[in-house]
Amino acid sequence: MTQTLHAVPAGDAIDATALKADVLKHLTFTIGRAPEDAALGDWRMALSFAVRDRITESWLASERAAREAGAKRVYYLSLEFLIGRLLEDALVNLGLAEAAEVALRDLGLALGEVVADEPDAALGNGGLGRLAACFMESLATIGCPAIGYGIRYEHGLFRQQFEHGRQVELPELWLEQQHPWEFERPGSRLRVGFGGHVHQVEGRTIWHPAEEVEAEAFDTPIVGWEGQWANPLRLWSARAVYPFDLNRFNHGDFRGAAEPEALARTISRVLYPDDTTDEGKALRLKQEYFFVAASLADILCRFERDFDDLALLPEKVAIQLNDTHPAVAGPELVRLLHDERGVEFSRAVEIARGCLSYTNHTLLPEALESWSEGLFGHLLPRHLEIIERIDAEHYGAHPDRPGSIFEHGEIQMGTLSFVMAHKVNGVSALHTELMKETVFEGLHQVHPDRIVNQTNGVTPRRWLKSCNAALSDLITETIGAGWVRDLSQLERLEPHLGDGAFINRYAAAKRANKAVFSNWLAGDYGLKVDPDAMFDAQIKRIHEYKRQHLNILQTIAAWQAIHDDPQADWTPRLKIFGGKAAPGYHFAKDIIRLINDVAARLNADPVTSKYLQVIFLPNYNVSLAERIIPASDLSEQISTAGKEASGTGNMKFALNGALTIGTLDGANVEIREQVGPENFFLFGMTAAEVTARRAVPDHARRAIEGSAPLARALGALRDGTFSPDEPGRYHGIADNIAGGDHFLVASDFAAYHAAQTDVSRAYGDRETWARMAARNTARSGWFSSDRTIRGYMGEIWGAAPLID
Ligand code: B1N
Repeated sequence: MTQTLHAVPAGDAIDATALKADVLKHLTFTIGRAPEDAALGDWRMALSFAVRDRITESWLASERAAREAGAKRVYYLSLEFLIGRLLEDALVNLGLAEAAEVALRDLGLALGEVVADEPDAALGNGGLGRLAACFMESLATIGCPAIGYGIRYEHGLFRQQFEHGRQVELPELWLEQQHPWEFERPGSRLRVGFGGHVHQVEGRTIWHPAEEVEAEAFDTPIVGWEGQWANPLRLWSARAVYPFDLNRFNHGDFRGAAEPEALARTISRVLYPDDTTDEGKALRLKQEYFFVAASLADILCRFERDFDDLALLPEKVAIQLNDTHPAVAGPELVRLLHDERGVEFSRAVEIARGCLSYTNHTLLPEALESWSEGLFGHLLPRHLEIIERIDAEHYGAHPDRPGSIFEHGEIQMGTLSFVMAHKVNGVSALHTELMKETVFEGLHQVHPDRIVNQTNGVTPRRWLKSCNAALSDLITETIGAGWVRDLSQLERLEPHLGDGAFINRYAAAKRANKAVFSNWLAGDYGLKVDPDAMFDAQIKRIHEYKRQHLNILQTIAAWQAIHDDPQADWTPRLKIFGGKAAPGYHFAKDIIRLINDVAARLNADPVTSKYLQVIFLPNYNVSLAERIIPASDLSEQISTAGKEASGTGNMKFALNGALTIGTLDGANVEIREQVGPENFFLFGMTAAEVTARRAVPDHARRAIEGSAPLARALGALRDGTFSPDEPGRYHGIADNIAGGDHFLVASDFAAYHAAQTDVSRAYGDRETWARMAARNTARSGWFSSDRTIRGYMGEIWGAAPLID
C-alpha cells in the first residue's frame, strides 16, 4: 500500500471541510438548532441533509441524461422494500465515509454513533423485500434508469420483544422521527378508485368507482457506487380526496368529520407481516391495487411526456412485478390502454405483455395468492371483466387448456401474472426448474420460452464493503479496490490462498469482528461469550420449512452428548438465532419460545456452558444482520429441499467468510458449485428424495427409531426439561415431528447431526478452516446483485446502462 503523509488523504480533507460547513448550515437552517443545543438526532439529520444534497445532484443529472438518451426505463413494482438504514450506505457510495468521520470528530461526535441513531426503514418482511432494496442499489451502480414503486407504510414490520421467551409484537414507529431522505410531492397527487360499477357509453367502457382516495408520492433517491448515478424509490401514501368533512364538523360530529381521512389512510398504514404465508384480506387487495394504479398512471404520464405513440411502450418501458402482489398491473394496464386510450383490446393485451414481466419467489401452495371472485369483483369490477376476457382469449388460443386464471373458484394471481408477462423468472436455478415441473407445468408447455432463471444476488457495497471493514480493507490491500464495482474480481484472491501470511490476516479480520460482536453481546445482552468459540448463526424468518426446530433439536442432542462426557475435546460453539414469526403463525411462535427456553437452560448449565451457548437476539432486522454476518463462522441454510426458492442470507454469509451447513435447496446449490463441495457442509435429502420420502408410511417414526440422539432429544421436549413449570409446553412440537413431519425434520436429523460433527472437527484446525472461509469469499463474486440486474437487463428488460 502507498503511504500518505497525512492521516487523511488530501481529497478527503477538502471533502471534510466542505461537509462540516454543510452540516452546520443544515443544523442551523433546516433543523433550526444551535450547535450547543443539538442532540445526536439533530446532528444525524443535519449530516443526512448534507449528504442528500450531494445525492440529489447526481439524481437530477441522471434523470436528465436518461431523458436526453430517450432510454428505456425500468419500473420495479414491489409491495416491499426492506431498505434498512440509508446514511452509511450513502456515505460509502459517495466516497465520503472518511470525510464524514473527520468532519464529525471536529464537531465532537463519533460517526459510528450518528449512523447507529438512524431507525431501520423496515418496509418489508424478509428476503423478497431485501432483494428489492439490493436491486435498487445495483440499478443505480450500473446506471440503469429505473424507478422503484411501493407503499410508504406508516408502520413497517412490527418490533419483536420477548416476554418470558415468547414473541410479542409492538408497532414499528420509523416515521415518528423526520425521515430526512425523502422528497414529498404534494403537487402530483393521483386518484385511485375502488368499487362502483361499469357501464358502456358509445361502445366505450367506463368504470365509475364508488370510492376514491388520493395517492401522494414520496421520492427517496438511491445512489450507486461512486455517486455516478441515482434513481428514485417512489413510495405512495394514501390520503382522503376531501380530508375533512366540514359539514359534519359544523354539526358537532367531530369524529365523523375526520372519518374519511382515517379510512383512506388505513391503506398505507401498515405492512402485512407475512412471509410466505397467505394473507387473504380485503385491505391487502386494496393496498395492491392502490400502489399499482398510482404507479401505472405515473409511468404512462412519464411516457406520454416524451413519446406520442403507444406502440412504442414495450420499447421504452419495462415493468417488473416482484411476485404476484402487483399482479393487478396486467388488467390495469389493459384498462388504461383500452378503456381510457381506445387501443383495441387484444392489441392492448399485447402491448401490456410487452412491458410486463413477473418474478416468482415461492412455490409453497399456501403462499400463492388468489382472490375470491366475489371480493375482487366488488372492489375492482372492471378488472374482473378484463381478466375474464384475457382468460377467454388465452384459452381460445390454447384450447388444450394449460390452466385457467379462474380455478378452485378463485382468481389465481400466479396464472394471471404468467399470462400477462413476456418473461417469468425464478430466483435460483433449482427453483426455476421446479417452477417448470410443478405450479407452472401446463403454462410452461404452452409457452416454453417464457420461464427464465435469474439467480438472486446481494449488493457488495452494503454486505461487504460497509458492514465488514476489516475484511474489505484486507481485500483491497491484496487485490485493489475494483471488486466493489466488479465482485467477480474476488477471484484474484485465489493465488493468495496458499500464502500462510494472507490466511493469518484473513483469520485475524474474522477474529476482530468476533471480538467486536462479543463485546456488544456482553454490553447489550449481558451474555459473556468466548470470541474463539465457533459462531454458528441461523437468522431469517421463522418458518417450519426453514427448520429452526431441526437446529434447536440438534443443539439439544449436542448438549446431552456433552453431559455424557464433559471431559471430551468439545469444540466450543455459540448458537445465534434471529428472526420474526408472523403474528398468527402459532407453531413458529412455539419454536421461538422453545429456543429461548433451551437458551436459558443451557447458558445456566455449569457443566456444558463453556462448550455450548445459545442466544436468540430479539428484533432481527437489516442492521442486526450487518452485525452478525461479519462475525459468523457457520451459516445455517437447512431448509427442506425444494422449499426455499433461493435465500440471500446464504450468499451474504459465504461472501463474508462463513462456511455453510446446508441442504441442496435454493441458491445453496449454486453456492456449493461456486465455492467447491469441499468447502461446504452438505447434508440431507434432495428435492426428489423429499417427495419420495413423504410417500413412505411412518417416515418420522422410522427415522426416530434409527437415531438414538434424536429419540433422546425429543424425549427432553416431552419430559419438560425446558419447561419444568409446564411440562406439556413442547408436546405439540414433539408430536409434529414424530407425527406427520411434513418438513422431514426427523428424516434429515441423523445426516444433520453427523454434518455438525464434521463441522466441529473441521473448526479444530483453524488454519484449514480459515483457508476454506477465504475460499468462500474468493468464489462468491457471482452472487453480486449487479450480476443479477445485468441478467434482468439483458434477458428480460432489454435495457442498457447509461454509464460505463
Ligand atoms: O423471496 C426471497 C427468496 O430468497 C426466499 O427464498 C423466498 O422465500 C422469499 C408473501 C413472500 N418468497 N415469497 C415471499 C413475502 C411476502 C409475502 O407476503 C410471500 N418471500 C419469498 C427473494 O427471492
